[in-house]
Amino acid sequence: MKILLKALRQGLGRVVIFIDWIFSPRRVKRNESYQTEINEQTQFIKLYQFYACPFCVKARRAIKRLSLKIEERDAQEGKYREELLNEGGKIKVPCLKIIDGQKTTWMYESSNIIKYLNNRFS
Ligand SMILES: N[C@@H](CCC(=O)N[C@@H](CS)C(=O)NCC(=O)O)C(=O)O
Repeated sequence: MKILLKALRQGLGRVVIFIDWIFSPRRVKRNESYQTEINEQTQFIKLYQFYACPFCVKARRAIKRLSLKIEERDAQEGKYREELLNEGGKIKVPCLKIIDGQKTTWMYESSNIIKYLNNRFS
């Protein structure tokens, strides 16, 4: 049952990726110096995600629409999965790692992530 649900979710993920590819969001245009300033800020933000997760597609679309350079880290396996579990607290994607000086926030929930990015970068 669990395997079936996982396969179903992955299948749905592929369909969502295909639809996302067809209806790719338009990137916002900024003047060069403002974009450079934003790029400097987004160096300190990382997205932990799975490629075929529909919630991650939603988050990636917002990132694209806002023209943000945010590193995407595959948390399906390997060191980023370990990092997400050990530092974020659980394996749930998407998760935004926000580094603000000494303080690091691990933000879960796609709707919270999108709200945060819209508030900060719109
Ligand atoms: N309500 C969450 C749902 C996120 C979610 O269910 N993500 C799945 C992947 S699609 C997950 O991380 N599952 C944990 C796992 O597969 O180990 C959101 O909107 O971000």
